[in-house]
Amino acid sequence: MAGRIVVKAGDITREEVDAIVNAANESLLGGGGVDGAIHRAAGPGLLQECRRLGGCPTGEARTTAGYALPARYVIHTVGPVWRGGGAGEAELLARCYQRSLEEAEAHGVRTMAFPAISTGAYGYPLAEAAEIAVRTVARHLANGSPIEEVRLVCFSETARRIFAEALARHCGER
Ligand code: AR6
Repeated sequence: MAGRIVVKAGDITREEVDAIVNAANESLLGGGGVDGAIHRAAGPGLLQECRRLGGCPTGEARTTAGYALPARYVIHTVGPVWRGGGAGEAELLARCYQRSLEEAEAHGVRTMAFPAISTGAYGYPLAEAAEIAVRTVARHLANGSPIEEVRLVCFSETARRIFAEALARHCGER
């Protein structure tokens, strides 16, 4: 049976899963938003390990330990900056989800949580981002992944509603 997708509101740093995904930037040296929250909650070991990675291109993903987080791993991915939709943003955002799922599998992850990548400082419209998140994760799980549960963790009730609607639409289309 394919793994399940759960949409919820909350702070991703509190999620008790094997891996949480970080919406990082290409430097992987921390920042604001969810990236800042993850580094604060994980403690200084995370930044030390990130320094050794030497950055990450947009659309790619890199894995570190979770340090003081409940999650064993942090998968750092770099979403696209929204430039109006004509600059390959949709493909790059889908690639972030896909590559993060692949990294998770390579580390034996069974449960994981994603934030709404690119929808904060990078300006990606929530509804479009939610469609891409749901479609990419659902396709991957349907293709025989060992991942049992993927949580899409939204930081506001508005974002949670938009992601839940995207998931309901996707389930209705199957
Ligand atoms: N838990 C879950 N979601 C959160 C949390 C949290 N603790 N905090 C914020 N969000 P953003 P981006 C949501 O800006 O758009 C950073 O400085 C937030 O409401 O964190 O990919 C990086 O270093 C939004 O829906 O990431 C990069 O420079 C979503 O997480 C840049 O921002 C993503 O917002 C990346 O921008």
